[in-house]
Amino acid sequence: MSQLKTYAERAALHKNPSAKRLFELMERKQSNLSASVDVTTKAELLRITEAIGPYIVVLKTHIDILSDFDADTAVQLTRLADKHDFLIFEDRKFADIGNTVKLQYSSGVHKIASWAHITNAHIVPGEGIVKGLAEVGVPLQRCLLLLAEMSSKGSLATGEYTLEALRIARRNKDFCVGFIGQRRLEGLIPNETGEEEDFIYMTPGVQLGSKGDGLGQQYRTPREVVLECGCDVIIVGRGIYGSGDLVENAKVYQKAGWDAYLERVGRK
Ligand code: 5BU
Repeated sequence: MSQLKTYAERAALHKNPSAKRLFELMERKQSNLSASVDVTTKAELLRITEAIGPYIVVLKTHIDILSDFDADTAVQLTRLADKHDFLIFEDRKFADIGNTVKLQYSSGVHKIASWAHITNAHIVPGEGIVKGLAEVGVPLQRCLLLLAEMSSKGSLATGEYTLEALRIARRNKDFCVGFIGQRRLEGLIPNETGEEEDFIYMTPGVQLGSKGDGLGQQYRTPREVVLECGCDVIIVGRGIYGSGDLVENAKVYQKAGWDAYLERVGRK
C-alpha cells in the first residue's frame, strides 16, 4: 500500500531515478501541487511560472498553445525550473505509432524531449507508443505517464482500457513511472511481475469551489483526490490562474494538497 507511505519513504525505496527525484522534491518543498498554466503567450507563461514556482513541484505545460513559442521559451522554463526547484511536464498526450511519436517527441518546433522532464501518452495505439517514446526519453533520463483515465465527462478511458494501461506500465517500468488517473489502480489486478511497484498518480480535474466548466471538465477537491482516492500529485489549472491572486491561490492548493497527504499517511 504505497499510498500509506510518506513521499520520503517512497523516494528511498524507488528504483526509478525520475520517480525518486520527484518524491524527494515533494518532501523537500512540502508540496504535491502541479500547476497547469494553460496560457497562450510566452510572456504570460513565464510571468505566472515565476510567481508560483516556489509552491509547485511540477509545472504542466501545453507548449503547442503558445502563439510565440521559440527556443528561448524552453531555455527560460528550464531556468525557472532550476531556480524554483520544480520539474516540467509537457502534457502532450502522444497518441500515434511508435515511430511517429519518437519524431514528435524529439523533433519539430518544440523538441519536447530536450526540456520536458515528464510527458504523457494515450495507450490507444498499443504498447509500441511506449517503446518509441522510450527510445528517445530513456537516454535523456526522462519519464512517462500513461493516460489511464481522464477527468472529463463521458471519457472512454474506463474498464479494460484502464487496466491495460496498468499492464503496459508494469512491463515498462524503466520509463513509465505512473499514470494520469483519477484513483490508484494497482489493487485492481494482481501484480504478476512479482516485483515491488510504486506508481505515481497525477490527477487533473481539481478545483475548490467549482464542479465543472461547461465543456465537460469535472472537478474534485484536493481532499477527495489525495485522501479518498490515493492520488499523489494534484494538477490545478484555472483554480490557480483563473481568477483572484495567483500566489494566494497557489498557496491555498499547496496547503490543501499537503494537508490531505499528511492525513493520508497518518501524520496529522
Ligand atoms: P483546469 O483549468 O484545472 O481545468 O485544467 C486542467 C488541465 O489538465 C488542462 O491542461 C487539461 O488539458 C489537463 N487534463 C485534464 O483536465 N483532464 C485530463 O483527464 C487530462 C488532462 Br489527461
